[in-house]
Amino acid sequence: MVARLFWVLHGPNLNRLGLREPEIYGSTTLEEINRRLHAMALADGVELDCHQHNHEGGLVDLIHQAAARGVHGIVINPAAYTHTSIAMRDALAAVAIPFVEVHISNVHRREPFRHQSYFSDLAEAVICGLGPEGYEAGLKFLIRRGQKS
Ligand code: CA2
Repeated sequence: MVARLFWVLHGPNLNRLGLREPEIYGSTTLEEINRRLHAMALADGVELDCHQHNHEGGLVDLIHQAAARGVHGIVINPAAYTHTSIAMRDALAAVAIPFVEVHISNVHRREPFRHQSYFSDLAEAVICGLGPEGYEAGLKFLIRRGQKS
């Protein structure tokens, strides 16, 4: 049997994780987050690809590619595009791949402009404020969810 494929998409500036603003985003690097997620995927017998892009159009292209690859679920941190990107919202709606929206920080404790998301009402679940563990919780949820159906 072919293993189910999941994707993790990281939005703009998240390639700088662990290098700046550790008081908000912690000291774990993106590489370390992806390494933990790959270990979880291996243990759970699923395939995983992690992508990071700094540009809105590049992220839209990746969402389209996910559909073409037959991805079963996406864990996405759209970063600042959370609060601005109708293009990414439309792409996720169009491909209809179940996704979990993850934020490292608790956006609701922060500036009012971070309280608005263009993704949350389409998401299977929204996780914020758990730090890097939010990605693991999101991936675990999507893997288990697929096993039930
Ligand atoms: O809390 C999150 O995960 C956010 O999605 C992170 C975004 C922010 O715009 C959202 O409101 C909440 C920002 C990511 C920027 O990442 C950096 C990492 C290291 C240094 C500087 C920025």
